[in-house]
Amino acid sequence: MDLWFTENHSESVRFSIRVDKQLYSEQSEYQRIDVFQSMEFGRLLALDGYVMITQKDEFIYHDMIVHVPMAVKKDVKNVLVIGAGDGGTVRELCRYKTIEHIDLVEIDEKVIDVCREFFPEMTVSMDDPRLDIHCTDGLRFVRRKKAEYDLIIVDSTDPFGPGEGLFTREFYGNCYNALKNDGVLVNQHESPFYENDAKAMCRAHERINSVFPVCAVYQAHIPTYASGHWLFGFASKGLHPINDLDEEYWNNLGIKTKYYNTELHKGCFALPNYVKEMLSGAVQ
Ligand code: AG3
Repeated sequence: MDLWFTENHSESVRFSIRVDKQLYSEQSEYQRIDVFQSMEFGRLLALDGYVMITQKDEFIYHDMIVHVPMAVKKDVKNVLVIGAGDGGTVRELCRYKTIEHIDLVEIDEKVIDVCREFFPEMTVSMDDPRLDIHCTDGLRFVRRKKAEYDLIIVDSTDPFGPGEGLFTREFYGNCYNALKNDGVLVNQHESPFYENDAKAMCRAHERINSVFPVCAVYQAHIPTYASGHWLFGFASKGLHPINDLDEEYWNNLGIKTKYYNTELHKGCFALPNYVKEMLSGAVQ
């Protein structure tokens, strides 16, 4: 029997991955959670039918969402991570000795449980003593925080369903207030390629831009996300993503990565013209 996982990348484009079997499926209080075993990508986690991680390409996403800000903002001590119940972002953060405390705010406890069971290599640091896990709404959690964090990482789903609130101006404003003076916000920023993703990307950028004085977008190639071309947002109260990159500092940390390096760091902020135009509001 031929079994395929299929995700709609647009109304008239579908992306399919051949799977051996379905390992898990459940409707949680917030979303549908599925785990499949695939031939090409290893295990795959989908939420509401959208690929969140596969064992083969998750390193790209997690390297880029963590190491880019960590090479700019030195001596990060206190971090807030929103979403990210799969553990990948926390795994990368826990490799930094300077980090003293991480608040992980994941709305859906089930995602954490399922990933602990099916993705042990992702959840290796979920019991790190520096980590506090809060199963609650990130929007609410960040509202009452003032000047506490050096870094906030928004590792959310897409801007519909449980992730919707994490793309609002109110949320970005609260993140601004929750950050210390030289703090950095990084978020998953959707894709510029298909129309609906591109609209979400433009909206997010506009809103972040209206709150933060420094605001840039960077890219990575993530094969299992729509179009394979995925973006991240970097925002800060002053630190510049390239001018304040300290290559020597980061390289001396000796953190071995499979995707990120400081050469790529400088390159990933160089965007194709059509993306630059969309972000500047010239094309919507
Ligand atoms: N976070 C979700 C990224 C967006 C995926 N969207 C999509 N496939 N349409 C991934 C969680 C990894 N920690």
